[in-house]
Amino acid sequence: MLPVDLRGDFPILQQTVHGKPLVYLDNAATTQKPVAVLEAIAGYYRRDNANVHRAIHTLGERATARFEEARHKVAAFIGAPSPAQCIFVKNTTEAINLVAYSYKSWRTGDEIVLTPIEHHSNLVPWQQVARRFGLTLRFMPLLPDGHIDMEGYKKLLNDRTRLVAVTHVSNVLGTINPVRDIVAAAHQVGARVLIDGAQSVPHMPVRVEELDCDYLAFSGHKMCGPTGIGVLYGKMEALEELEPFLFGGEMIADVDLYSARWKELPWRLEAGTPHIAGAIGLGAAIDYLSRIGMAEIVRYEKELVDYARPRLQELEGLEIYGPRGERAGLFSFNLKGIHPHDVATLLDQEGVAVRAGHHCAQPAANWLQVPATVRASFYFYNTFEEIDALVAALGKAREFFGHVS
Ligand code: C6P
Repeated sequence: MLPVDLRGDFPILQQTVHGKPLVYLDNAATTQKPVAVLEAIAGYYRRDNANVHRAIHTLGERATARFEEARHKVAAFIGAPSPAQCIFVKNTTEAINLVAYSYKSWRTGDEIVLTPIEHHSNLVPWQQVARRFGLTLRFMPLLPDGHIDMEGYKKLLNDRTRLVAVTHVSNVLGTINPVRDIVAAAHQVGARVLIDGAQSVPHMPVRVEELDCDYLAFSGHKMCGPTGIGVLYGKMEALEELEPFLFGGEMIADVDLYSARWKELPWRLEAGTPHIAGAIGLGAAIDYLSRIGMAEIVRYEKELVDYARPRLQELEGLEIYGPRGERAGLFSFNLKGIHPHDVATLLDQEGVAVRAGHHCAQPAANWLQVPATVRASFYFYNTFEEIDALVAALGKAREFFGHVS
C-alpha cells in the first residue's frame, strides 16, 4: 500500500458510472489530475495570465517566472544538467516529430533502428523521414515474451546506424526495455538514441544522465499533468543538431527583411506562444509526484501487478500478453472468443474503464497475431479493491457471452 490515501486528491475518481463506483484503469492513455494541478492551472489564469518572454509588466514577469520555474522542475525531475535542455512541446508525439523533422544531417543510406512494437508516434515519423531522405528502417528482433533480443539488436548496429529510437516501456506489453544497455551499444557505433518515455517517466525514476540517452520524449497528461504539454529533453550537442522547423515569434533573436537569427536553446525550438498554463500544470504535477516519490510509485505499482496477475490468470479463457516476470503496471489480454471491444463495453457497464483496440501500436498487435487486445493500466491511485472489481467484471463478461466453465 501507499503510506497515505491519495484518492481524495482526485475529485474525478469520486463518481459513479452506470450506478457503479468508477474504476479508472486507462492510465496508459491518460491519467487523472489531482486538485493541486487543477488549482495551479486555475490560479495561473486567475492571477498571473499574460504572455511570456515579452511583456515588461508585472503579470508578464510573473507568467514568465512561473513558466521557466516549471522548466526547472522538469529538468530536476529527469536529472537534466540544465533546464535549457528541456524543450516544451505538445506531447510525446510532437517531441519525436521535432527530432525527426529538425535533424539536419541525414545522409542517404543512414539506418534507423526501432523495435517492431513501437507506438505509432515512434514509428510513423521515422517512416516519413526514411522516405524523404532515403533512409532504411531496421527492426530489433524480439524474444517470445516481447523483450528485445539484445544479441540480435547488437548485430543490427553498424557505421550506417544514425539513430536508435526505442520505447522505454511498451504501452501494449508492459515490457521494460534495458535502455541503458541499448544506449551503450548504440553509442559504440556513434549512433544517437531517442527514448520514448511516454510510459516510463510517469511511473518510475528516469534519470537521463544515468541512461546517457541523447533524447527523451514524454507527455504531461500521462503523469497527472494537463493535456497539450510534453517535453523533449536532449543532450546539448544533440539539440544543437536540430534545425528549427517552426519559425516565428518567441524563437527569434533578431530579424531583418531577408533573414533572421535564432535565440539560444531552449527557446530556439519553441516558436509561438507556448502552452503556459500547461507547463505550470506540469510543474505542479511534478511537485505532486515528487512528494509521493517515484521510487514509492514504482514499488506500489509492482504490488498492484503482483496482486492482479494471479487473479487474472485464474480467469478461464483469459490470455495475458507480454512478460511473465517483471512488467510495468499494465496488462493486455483477451478473453477467448469475445471481441475486446465487447469486453470493454461490458466492463464499462460495471464502472470499469479500460482500453480496447491496438493501442495506437498496430504493428504490436500484428506481432502478437491478434487484431486487438483489452488493456488495464494502473497508476498509484488505483487500489487492490479496484483490481477485484476488474476481475469480477471480467467474470461477468465471460458469463454474459456464454463462456461459463
Ligand atoms: N499512448 C495509449 O493509450 P501522446 O499521445 O503524444 O501523448 O503519446 C504518444 C505515445 C507515445 N509512445 C507511447 C509508448 C505511448 O504509449 C503513447 C501514448 C496512449 O497507449 C495513447 S495512444
